[in-house]
Amino acid sequence: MFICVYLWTKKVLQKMNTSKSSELFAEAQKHIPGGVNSPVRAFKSVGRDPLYIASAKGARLTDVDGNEFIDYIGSWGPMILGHADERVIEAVRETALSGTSFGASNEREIDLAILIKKFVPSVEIVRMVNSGTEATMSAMRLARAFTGRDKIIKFEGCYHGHGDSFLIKAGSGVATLGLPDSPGVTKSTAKDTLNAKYNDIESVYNLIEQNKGEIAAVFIEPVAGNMGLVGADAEFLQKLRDVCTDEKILLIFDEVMSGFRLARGGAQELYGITPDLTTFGKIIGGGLPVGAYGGREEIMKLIAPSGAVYQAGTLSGNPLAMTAGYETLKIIDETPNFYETLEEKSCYLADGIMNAVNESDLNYTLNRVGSMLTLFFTDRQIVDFDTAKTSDTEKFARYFNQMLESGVYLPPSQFEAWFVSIAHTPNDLDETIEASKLAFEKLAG
Ligand code: KE4
Repeated sequence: MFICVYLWTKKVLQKMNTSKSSELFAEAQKHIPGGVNSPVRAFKSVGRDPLYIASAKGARLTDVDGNEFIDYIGSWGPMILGHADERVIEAVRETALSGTSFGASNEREIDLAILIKKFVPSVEIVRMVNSGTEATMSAMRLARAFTGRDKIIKFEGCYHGHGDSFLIKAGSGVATLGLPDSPGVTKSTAKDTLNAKYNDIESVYNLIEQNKGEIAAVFIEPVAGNMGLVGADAEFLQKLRDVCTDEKILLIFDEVMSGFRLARGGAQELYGITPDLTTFGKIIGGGLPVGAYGGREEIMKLIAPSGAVYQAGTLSGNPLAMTAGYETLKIIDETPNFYETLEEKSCYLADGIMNAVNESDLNYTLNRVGSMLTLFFTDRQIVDFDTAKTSDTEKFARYFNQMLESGVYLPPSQFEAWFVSIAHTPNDLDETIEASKLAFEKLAG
């Protein structure tokens, strides 16, 4: 305990030098939109230049100025084993020596598909793609083809990637940057996207009533990470399942973030609810670009070349990404009590942070499901996007920056989730709690 206070005090007294990151960011902005290849990385909502990461190992990142951080982004979910797990790295290195992509089939595609099906019984057939966005876009096209209907229901604050139809009242970076919807999405596209309120089944019933027989699918993050962490109410989710069944609407769980994260079988295992299709990403790529969508065979068989619904990808199923994903899932599969251990770590962290909040007489809300959590800077109970938006994002920015100065790297947005990995040690968690105590003292001061 003493060592952790000493190390952390040392960090806090030394104003962090991030000059090399700032130089790189200035250069990047000459060549890349906003200097980044994904908006939320730009640190816009926390008012500082982004950091450039030089390396990562286990639960820690090191930036180009040599600053070390305890990492709660984990590449936005994939790094559930921690960074640079030797077993994954070795497998990828070995595979790379035999070639990186063939544009032809390879055995590893089958191995990963079988492992995904082993973890998630609702998946009878699965197609690999290259991102979560591709997975949700493809699942939407498939749902429209299977039902012969055009409209989809999504939920305000949920984020399903940057496909046109999903960028309406979306979460994640869209919410972070305060972009209500995205320019460039045509009115004709937007009219087929209906937005319901998360955890509000009446809002779903009303939309279905108003669009009887026209809705192909309901997309939902069964545990939402993109408005900050908000879990679906179990009764709400069961009613959603029931009304989709009754109305012959496909229920599509977007488990790009929650899949293999919250349980072996993801959120659908936690809730005991079977969707018609599920989209995946992140963890099944082990840090390399991968997405996937899968579900009932009678639906998936419509996908070309077995059916007429076209979807393709040059690098889909490439051996490197397949290997990284396969090794990651295999390690999870072979590690006794993997999710129990992750739960203990995550619960310890959340309890420590809330104790620190209470000790500072502050009134914040922490939502957690498994190893995903968000501290909301509001005293409201957070159950949907409207309540999430009551958070004080200026206070969040001050907390974020103080934590960064203390060596803790959090998602740079109030509307994102933290990720705990199996590599986070008790010392990492204690250092994070200590850093939070200091940050809350400053916020309360
Ligand atoms: P990608 O296209 O970014 O691989 O996946 C899109 C996606 C789909 N569905 C869910 C539930 C997701 O969380 C995501 C992507 N998550 C964000 C983090 N909130 C990715 C981070 C980023 O945009 O840079």
